[in-house]
Amino acid sequence: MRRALTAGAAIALITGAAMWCVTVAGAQGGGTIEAEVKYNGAAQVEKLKVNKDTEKCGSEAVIEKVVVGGNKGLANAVVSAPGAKGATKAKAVIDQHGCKFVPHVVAMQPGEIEIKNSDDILHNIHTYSTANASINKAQPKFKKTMTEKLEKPEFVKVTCDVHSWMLGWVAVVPGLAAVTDANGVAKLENVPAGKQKIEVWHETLGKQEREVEVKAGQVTKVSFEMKGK
Ligand SMILES: [Cu+2]
Repeated sequence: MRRALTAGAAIALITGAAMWCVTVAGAQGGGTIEAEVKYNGAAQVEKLKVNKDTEKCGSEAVIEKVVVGGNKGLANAVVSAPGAKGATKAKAVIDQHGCKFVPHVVAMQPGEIEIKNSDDILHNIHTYSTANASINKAQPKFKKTMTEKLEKPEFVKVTCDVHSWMLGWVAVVPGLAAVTDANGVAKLENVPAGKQKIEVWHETLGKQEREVEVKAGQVTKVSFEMKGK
């Protein structure tokens, strides 16, 4: 994408200022997508007794498989516009804190992710994926940060072999993406105008997609209702 833009800019400079203006206007003329994801079913939260590293992990692990907030909003769903190549965002970060992956779901463009260990105990990053190579690395307490590559679009499951209950997800998505908040809402900014495919993915409830028309400078609302499996 960067190469294409550079080539475009070079051509614009050669052929004149008029085309340059068109190129810049096109890059900035995006709209906003506000997605609302709902789920009519019950929340699914599992609780487990913990008897290891309890000073850091606490005595109970809460595994949030389906988190439903106010107005049936579904949290932790990834909303993406795979065809919308936006500006590269800051590097994705996932932390191991209180023997949980925080956030539970992180969305990133293909590239690097920073994996933190702020617990001061041994963790072990173990990912399950098919398109990307699996990561299986100990992260001792002195290793506060590791950087890993996830370069292929995929929903990658993250676990820890030291603490069997630890579960997280990294959504590697080629375009713009965001994770729904406690109310089931996610916003995508600077989405190129025109038809865009919007996808929703949830670790337990699967995928849905829909096409929307994005208008420059406007907010396009789209709502999804996930079905139970
Ligand atoms: Cu761990």
